[in-house]
Amino acid sequence: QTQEEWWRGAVIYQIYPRSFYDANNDGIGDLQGITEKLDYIKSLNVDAIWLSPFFTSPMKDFGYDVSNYRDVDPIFGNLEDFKELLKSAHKLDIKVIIDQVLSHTSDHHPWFQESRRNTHNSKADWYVWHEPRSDGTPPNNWQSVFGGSSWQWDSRRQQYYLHNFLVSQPDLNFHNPEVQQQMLDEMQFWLDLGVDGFRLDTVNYYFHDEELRNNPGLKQDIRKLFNPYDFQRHLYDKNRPESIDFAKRMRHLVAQYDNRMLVGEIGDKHAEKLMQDYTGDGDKLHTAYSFRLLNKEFGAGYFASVLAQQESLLNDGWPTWAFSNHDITRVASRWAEESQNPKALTETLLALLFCLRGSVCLYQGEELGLPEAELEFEQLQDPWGITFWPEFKGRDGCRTPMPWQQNKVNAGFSEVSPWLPVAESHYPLAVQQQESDSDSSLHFTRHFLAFRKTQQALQKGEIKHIQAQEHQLSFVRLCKDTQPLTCWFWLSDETKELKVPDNYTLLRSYNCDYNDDKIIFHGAGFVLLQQDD
Ligand code: TEU
Ligand code: CA
Repeated sequence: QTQEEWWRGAVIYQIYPRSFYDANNDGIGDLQGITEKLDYIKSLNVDAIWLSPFFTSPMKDFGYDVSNYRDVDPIFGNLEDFKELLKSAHKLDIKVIIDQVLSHTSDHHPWFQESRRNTHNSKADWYVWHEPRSDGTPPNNWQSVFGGSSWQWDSRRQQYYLHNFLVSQPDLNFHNPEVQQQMLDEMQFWLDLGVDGFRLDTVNYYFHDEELRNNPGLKQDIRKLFNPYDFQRHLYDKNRPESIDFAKRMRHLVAQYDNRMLVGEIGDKHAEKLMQDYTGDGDKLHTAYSFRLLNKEFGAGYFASVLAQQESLLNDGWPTWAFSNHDITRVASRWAEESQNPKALTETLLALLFCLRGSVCLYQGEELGLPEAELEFEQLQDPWGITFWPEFKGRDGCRTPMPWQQNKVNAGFSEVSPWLPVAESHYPLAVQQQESDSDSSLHFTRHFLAFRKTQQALQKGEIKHIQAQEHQLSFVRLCKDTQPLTCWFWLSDETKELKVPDNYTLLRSYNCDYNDDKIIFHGAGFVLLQQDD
């Protein structure tokens, strides 16, 4: 594996710092806590970590509202702690990717404080300001992802400003060249410190439609839609050509350093074309991920159609896949809740994730097979969930603290009451518990990822012959110098018999019996078959 292309096919472990490990016992996870757990992370056989934001922030959106891009929020530690984490990770040959939330800042950011003073200050045009319509209402019908109009009236400046997310997350005006340069400078700060890459938050939201055209097809009663974006053709954050130009500028910047990478988050219903636009031709982002397999839809047929679409549209672009993250119901609950054997299905899905063509994000706790935590309304922290409860319960259920030890208070995450409670259902699934059980999801993950490192086709190969029939999904991974690898998944509780053709060798199997040329599945499971010469 060439150093330059380490990201291609890499497994990236996503850490939500607030909830990983609390080293100083104040109830909130921190950078030192991550450093202390690096040996555990290394033991998973992942290649990199992606840290959700740890920058200075009033934490209205738990760090996705940045008020200083170049410092660590005191809740997480300080810059020295980050350098220590980086050094320790590199010693273990773990790459470090950090989140960059460039599309918007916090309203506490000095740039916004300056910008809102009046219409003629040095930062006056750094955000998206506009006059009201003649009747005083917002400039157009755009909706915030988190609900309500995406325009907020500012009584001081006597204008509206744009916010795609919370009111406290004003949208930066990327059409202003000064803003573009500033954001590149912010990134450079971290490149100079030695980070290996950036996860670019909402990379397709940077540029808005300067004509401020209304969204067509907006449903009348938007108030009940917890994700209005699904119902709009959002003219202002689609694939604007300016975005692609700026992606090139970011690539140009990171290319001045050795072996750095960019992975973009593309939030759009029809993401495949955008993913190609953003990652093709080798002069923009290295890779990008969409929400296509982060939603509720499930089944062999659906998976096959997503994979096939991606294959046909993503020519030379490179996808990254995730089944879970800090915004979405954990996969064990989202897709495996109704299964009679959720553990088998969850582990089968982990194997599927690791067999897809692309890089992979594994969200903290996914290796333990954690289900979504159930929370009461009173316990909620996420403003999105608080707004739309109970139709939408928000994102706290996937953000509760990691369980480390079953028999300790707060499952060993912290000695004091954490910012979100550890789920009751997570105690028996704690790391220490799973370490001592050779049949655990933790060991499954670890072993599969070790095996994956030996399979060039799984890491970098092509994907061909994508097929679905009933509950079975199969495809072939192949690359130049190795034998084609057939990956065959059974995604149902039912028993299933599979006949193996003569010229195949069984490389790996799960939840099945094998005799002669017959494989019998006892429920969800998989086999990996190598074609002989
Ligand atoms: O999430 C982006 C996000 O919420 C959208 O992409 C949305 O899910 C999509 O449009 C659905 O159609 C990122 C972060 O991951 C999240 O935690 C932040 O709250 C958000 O940006 C704002 O910074
Ligand atoms: Ca702490």
